[in-house]
Amino acid sequence: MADVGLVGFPNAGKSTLRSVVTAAKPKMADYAFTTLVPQLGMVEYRDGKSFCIADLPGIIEGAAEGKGLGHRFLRHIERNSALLFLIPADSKDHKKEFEILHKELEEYNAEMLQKDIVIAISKSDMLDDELKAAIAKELPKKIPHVFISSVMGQGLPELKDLLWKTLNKPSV
Ligand SMILES: Nc1nc2c(ncn2[C@@H]2O[C@H](COP(=O)(O)OP(=O)(O)O)[C@@H](O)[C@H]2O)c(=O)[nH]1
Ligand SMILES: [Mg+2]
Repeated sequence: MADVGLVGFPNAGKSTLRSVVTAAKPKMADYAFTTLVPQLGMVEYRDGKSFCIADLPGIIEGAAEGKGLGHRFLRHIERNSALLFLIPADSKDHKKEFEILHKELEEYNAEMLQKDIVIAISKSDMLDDELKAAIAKELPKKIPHVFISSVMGQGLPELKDLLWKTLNKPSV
């Protein structure tokens, strides 16, 4: 089972991230709904250490009420030890988008929120430092975040460090 599950609305950049951080490149063009089943990939971290990442079917609004792909999606993430929420840079409201995703999970199964959560602001090549600072201020203080760009290769080492640290932190 994957260590890290990607959580985000369609177009958040999940498939692109998976393809740039994992060795196995997807063979097919990634058109809508190719990710109906989890696409797993191994992230080679460093010194022979690796972890698994799963690109899951895109969450949709109302998923927890059993509409559309919701339940199929949610069943998959129950098995991941950490969740990486992907919020795209061009979201209208980053905080709200995070809250909607978080609420979907909570309504489905509150126990899922005991998993460790990390936020990545994807497509950050669209942001300047000022915008990044404004977004960072809005995000929940208790949840670690990184700005990444899969296309420009920005923030990916930081993201891997953060995920590795999260997966390996001593349990209390
Ligand atoms: N500018 C920019 N666009 C990106 C980046 N990552 C993904 N995209 C674009 O965002 C769109 C959706 O990406 P995709 O990975 O398919 O999203 P998914 O639906 O969450 O799997 C595609 O057109 C990507 O080319 C990025 O780092 N920067
Ligand atoms: Mg995808």
